[in-house]
Amino acid sequence: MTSETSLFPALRGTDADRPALRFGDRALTYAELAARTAALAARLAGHARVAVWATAELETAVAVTAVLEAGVAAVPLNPKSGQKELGHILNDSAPTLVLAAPGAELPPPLADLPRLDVETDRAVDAAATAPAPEPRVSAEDPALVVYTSGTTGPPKGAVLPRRAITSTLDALADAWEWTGDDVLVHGLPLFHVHGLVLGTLGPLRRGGSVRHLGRFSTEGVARELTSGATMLFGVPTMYHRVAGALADDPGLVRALSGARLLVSGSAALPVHDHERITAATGRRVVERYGMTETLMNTSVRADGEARAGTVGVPLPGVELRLVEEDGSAIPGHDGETVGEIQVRGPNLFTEYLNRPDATAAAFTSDGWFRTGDMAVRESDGYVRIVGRKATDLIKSGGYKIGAGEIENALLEHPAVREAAVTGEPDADLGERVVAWIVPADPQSPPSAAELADHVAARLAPHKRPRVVHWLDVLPRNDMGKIMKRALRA
Ligand code: MCA
Ligand code: AMP
Repeated sequence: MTSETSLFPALRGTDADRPALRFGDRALTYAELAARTAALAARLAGHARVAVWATAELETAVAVTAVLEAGVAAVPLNPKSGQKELGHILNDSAPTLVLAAPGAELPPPLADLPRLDVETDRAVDAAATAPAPEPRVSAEDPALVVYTSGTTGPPKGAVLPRRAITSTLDALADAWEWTGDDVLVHGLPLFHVHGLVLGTLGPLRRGGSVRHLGRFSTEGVARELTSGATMLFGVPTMYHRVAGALADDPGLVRALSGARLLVSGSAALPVHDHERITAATGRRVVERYGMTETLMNTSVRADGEARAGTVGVPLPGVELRLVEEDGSAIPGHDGETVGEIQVRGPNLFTEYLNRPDATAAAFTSDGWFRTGDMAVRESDGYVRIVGRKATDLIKSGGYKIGAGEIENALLEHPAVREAAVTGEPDADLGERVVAWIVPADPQSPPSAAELADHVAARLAPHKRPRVVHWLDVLPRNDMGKIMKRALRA
């Protein structure tokens, strides 16, 4: 076992009064966070994998930090997960404990698990509490299991080792000149890579701080960026809302103008939104490109040119190539030949939990991960994403959603005979989920709201169809396969 040190050197640093976390009016310094996490980590001995009820609250940040300090793996759970999705994740990941904020009400499938309350409000004598002992772990040991949707079937658990987290965060520090002096603001959910790894573990690894808005708002962004925050992270939907608010909000213009770095990711930021933000504030939004399985692959560098429509260059340590349909790598950077992005590097996950078939299919025989994203490379190496291979994946609000899992959920509704799901462009969300339904009884089709509630309750609210079309029959080819192109037409 190669021994590895803490992911968070600042927990054992000398600058104990530095602010670490702030959620609303609740905050912890590094000394307070070290004391909290030491107490929790001590209670995690003997566990291999634990669940975290990942509300957008201080407790989630403390819980995940403590789990990593203990050398254990965390499975962050979307607190809005519906029954079916939560049941699947718990069955698949088999956590032996759940960490949650005191008083948080956990739904039935979690009630059977032992629970550890994450106490953050009771006073501790931080000065008198030693930090947790350095975790005895290897860099290859799992740190997080993050569930991510595929085109069909239930979400898969991407197992992220500790070295994926350290390598991605340190590569971003290099690209963004990200230091302990930075104060990050965001309102991202804490059960996905963007808000959890980049937005929470990132500042803590740098010894800087994060202010979480609880819920994204342009007012919150303006307030924090004018009171000490230096960086903003968001998905394109958030920047779209910022861009829309700038015209009537001089305070927001001032706030963005003064930020050190504005970073967008999880989906493409439309050029129009880039342009509106730059026109109003003089600032360019930097895009980075990542995936749950790979963490971050490319970014525009802080000292590089932020060119709208591109995601910059490969991060230090990341190998990236574009590959033709026949598997051959595209030589050179001609700015026009489209190929699939494949990546290799220490930032990659190790496997999909309990899914050796899916893991094997995700890699080429020589160890490159197939992202499914299609791109070209400009002459200076900048990557421009132009689409993705799978039409059955929908990116809505920065969330990846598989058409198949929604179709399966819809088919479980008694009033639905047949169902197909597609994505269509949406100015705010990037794409929105559209359901095409053949009702069991044409005289009384289920309402759009009923189907949305059904999907929200079984899977998650962000997976609910935003538009429903009712049809007499779904267009199918000779093989009986639904022709989604014909639906969209
Ligand atoms: C609405 N709601 C419902 C229903 N309808 N709840 C139950 N049943 C219903 N029928 C609730 C929702 O839960 C939500 O609550 C509120 O009403 C509004 O819903 P919605 O319209 O979906 O939310 P929104 O305001 O449109 O959200 C936009 C958003 C959100 C804030 C941008 O999409 C978001 O947070 N996106 C971030 C996704 C992300 O982090 N992705 C990164 C993946 P409430 O508001 O309380 O929730 S990682 C990744 O992609 C890679 C690694 C990368 O590169 O980063
Ligand atoms: P997820 O599986 O939720 O981690 O989503 C990963 C996917 O988000 C990638 O495969 C891309 O399709 C997309 N993505 C992430 N960042 C960007 C970006 N800056 N531009 C375009 N697409 C992105």
